[in-house]
Amino acid sequence: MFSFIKKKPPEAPAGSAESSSAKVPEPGAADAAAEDIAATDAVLSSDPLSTEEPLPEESSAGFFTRLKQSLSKTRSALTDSLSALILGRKTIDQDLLDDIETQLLSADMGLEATDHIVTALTQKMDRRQLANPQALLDSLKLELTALLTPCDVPLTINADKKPYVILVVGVNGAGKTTTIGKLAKRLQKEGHKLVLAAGDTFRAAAVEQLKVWGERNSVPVIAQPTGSDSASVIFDAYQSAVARGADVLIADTAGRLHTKDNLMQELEKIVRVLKKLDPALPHETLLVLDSTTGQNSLNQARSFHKSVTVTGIALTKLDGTAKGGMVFAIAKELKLPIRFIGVGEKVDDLRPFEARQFVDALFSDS
Ligand SMILES: Nc1nc2c(ncn2[C@@H]2O[C@H](COP(=O)(O)OP(=O)(O)OP(=O)(O)O)[C@@H](O)[C@H]2O)c(=O)[nH]1
Ligand SMILES: [Mg+2]
Repeated sequence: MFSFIKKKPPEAPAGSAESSSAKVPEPGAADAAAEDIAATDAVLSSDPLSTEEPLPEESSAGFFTRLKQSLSKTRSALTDSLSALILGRKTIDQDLLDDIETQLLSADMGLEATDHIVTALTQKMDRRQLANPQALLDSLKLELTALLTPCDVPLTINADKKPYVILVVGVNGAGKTTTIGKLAKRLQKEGHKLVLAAGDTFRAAAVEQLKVWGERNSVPVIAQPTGSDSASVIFDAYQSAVARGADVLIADTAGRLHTKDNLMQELEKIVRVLKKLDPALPHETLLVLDSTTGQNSLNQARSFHKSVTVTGIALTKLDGTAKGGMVFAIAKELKLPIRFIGVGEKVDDLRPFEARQFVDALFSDS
């Protein structure tokens, strides 16, 4: 067991979250970074799993079974009823396609994606390419997979961009901090050296929450007191990541409502400050979307994309929701890479998104 060494608090907060000009640390920031290194060395040399049992490696077959289980509500809302509907018919006609349309819409698939799928099926029906209900079902599966395939673009850490900076954004409670914890573990397992930035300076508990994750993963967390300027924390963390020779910096941010202009401007400020360091920063702006919010997440995505140019999506809480159909709506309407899906609260419950695997898990009988 180790005792977590508290970082010496800075003399004064770096500025209020409301301040309009970013407090860009002066060259002396390197000293602060060195101090951070000293403060967290104890953490780094401690037993990495002292706060958590080691996770057994899961086979891909094991994960597929769990993915199926975690999608059980979406399966019953979307695919089970679709299969029953289609296989229960003797003839393939317009009525059946209308029923499929209703089913897709009620499973949160959204207008555009539903329209796309139904149009494709209608064309196949008109060309007499659907010999029987099973052929229709197979065809539906193929269309659904094709819809998701453009979003099947995994996050790759480019070693030439060191540290690779991932800025994590999203509305309150979407799962940002949890996703960072899971991602940190995943990237660490892949051999990357990480630093986390506690950029959510709004809530008192937020920094602690990230520190717990950092502690579990033996990853240094760069933080300042609650109320500090988020852009400044992330700037500091970048300096620290450079000083440590880290491969990846993941920055947390406060949850914010996408409709609140002042909060979105604050996020834009974080990006501006990072771009002063290097115009290519952040390398990834990961938007975390809670799949239980259904269609509203499309509006969230549009607003965040407009403000900070989202480059990837992490879709959380696919377990326990019947609204998994929104994955298709996101794919069709946003055309952004879906980097990860979250299927539970445990550290191993974040997985790279794979279009075919996702559709197979939705339709698999066994
Ligand atoms: N079931 C399930 N719960 C999840 C998943 N991802 C996150 N959660 C839970 O969602 C809740 C909120 O997660 P946080 O990571 O704190 O969300 P956040 O976006 O950082 O929240 P704020 O910082 O308040 O904006 C926590 O209880 C998480 O355990 C998931 O994939 N599945
Ligand atoms: Mg958080």
